[in-house]
Amino acid sequence: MDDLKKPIYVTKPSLPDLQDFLPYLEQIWETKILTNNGPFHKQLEKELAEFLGVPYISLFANGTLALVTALQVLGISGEVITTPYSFVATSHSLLWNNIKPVFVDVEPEFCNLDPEKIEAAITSKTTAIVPVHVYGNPCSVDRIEEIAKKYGLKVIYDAAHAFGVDYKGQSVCNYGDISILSFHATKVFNTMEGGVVICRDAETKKQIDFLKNFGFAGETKIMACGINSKMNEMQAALGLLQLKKHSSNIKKRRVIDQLYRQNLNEIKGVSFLAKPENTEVNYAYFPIFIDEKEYGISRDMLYEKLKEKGIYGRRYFYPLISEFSMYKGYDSANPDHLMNAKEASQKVICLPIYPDLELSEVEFIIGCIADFRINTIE
Ligand code: T4K
Repeated sequence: MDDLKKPIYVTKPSLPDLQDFLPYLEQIWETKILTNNGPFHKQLEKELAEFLGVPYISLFANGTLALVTALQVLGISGEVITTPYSFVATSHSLLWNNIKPVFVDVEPEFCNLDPEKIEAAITSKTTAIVPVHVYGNPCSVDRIEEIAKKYGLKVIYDAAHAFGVDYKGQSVCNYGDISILSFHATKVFNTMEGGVVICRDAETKKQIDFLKNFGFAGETKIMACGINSKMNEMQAALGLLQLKKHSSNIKKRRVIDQLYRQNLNEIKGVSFLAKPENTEVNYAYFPIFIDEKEYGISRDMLYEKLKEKGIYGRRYFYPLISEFSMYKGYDSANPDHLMNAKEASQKVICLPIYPDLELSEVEFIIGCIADFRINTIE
């Protein structure tokens, strides 16, 4: 097999044509409105709410600050049940709010928080659940809602991966009290950096908008210790253009996803997640899981061998959040209670998937994974 001419990374951000962006920049330069709820910011909030089919959206500088503020606006405190199988920002946002994370294991099918293990972790201090729609696949939202109702808990979804994902005919972000999205460069929809909080009512949006602007509720009044997490006009303008390309990007991702599924299916020791039912997915990631016994070499060895070939997958999510030094002291970080998360974390590699990835490159990646397998057990 020939070597690649250029490396392939886990993702490559999609951008609009530069020519199309210039008129937006000209307007910014002319009006000198750079930030603080300018015209592009207002327009993007409106267009995104329509596009996603959600009631209220507040734009943010990034997904992490969106999550920090979502917890703040709902007054979440004490203990919060969450997943160890996520990007560290999920738990960091709890610590920023002086909240204790309580880790609960994931289910093996989609690596999302296991609803059947939530109740055992609820104490008198529990105020909320923060599940993650990992890789964009919806959590068991109905079951989580049932549990939250029973115990009077809030649900804040970290939907950082789930832009444009619909579940049972509506945005997955319509479930729970609040959802957040990330528009980071590596995400399905990017504004270079960025994010949103999606909430249910106008009053909560108003409070969120105060909190992301230092807590100012008018020129001379502060309602709380807010932070500066506003999205600027350049990012918002980019978002408006990105929205036009989104559907065609998803189509390109779907073709890549299909090619991986059809071919990796044939390779022993390699498995991948099923397509979730009743869901319009966004093909944000393509995680594979390596069974060392069947595949013949370990996940880490495959990861290194792929790199030698110029293929830079990522082990999202290894290590688990609960394994980082700042988290591993919590009782709930005990790995004996997080067996499914641990197993997924030790087996996973996210393969490259992005709209500009050529199908010949996908075939090359598949070919390498097939070639590296060692026939030790037949
Ligand atoms: N919750 C969840 C569940 C999340 O996954 C995240 C973020 C958040 C919350 C927080 O949202 P933000 O505050 O980030 O909006 C990346 C991202 O930095 C992070 O946004 C993301 N999750 C996480 C899963 O992945 P890295 O350190 O793996 O990214 P990096 O820089 O190594 O990029 C991966 C590859 O992408 C590079 O090898 C090349 C390519 N790339 C990357 C960037 C940044 C480009 O081609 N261009 C670029 O500009 O964390």
